[in-house]
Amino acid sequence: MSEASDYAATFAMIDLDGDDLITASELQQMMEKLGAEVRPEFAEHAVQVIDTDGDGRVSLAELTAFLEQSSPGGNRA
Ligand SMILES: [Ca+2]
Ligand SMILES: [Ca+2]
Repeated sequence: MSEASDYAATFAMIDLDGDDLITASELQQMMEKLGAEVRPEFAEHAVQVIDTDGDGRVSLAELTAFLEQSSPGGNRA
């Protein structure tokens, strides 16, 4: 599915050290690269929201689930 690979590409962009898990620190660095000023506590909160299994890191499956529920995805007729 092209959507799944889109998520994988996004995930890979954020996962700076390539360990297949996104930490709050990686999320913060990514957002700063995009020009957003992010407080550490904001990044930590964002990870907590996306992290459904509670291990403190975001996996590709968790990011995919989050993006699928937060975007209509393909309903733009
Ligand atoms: Ca990582
Ligand atoms: Ca997790």
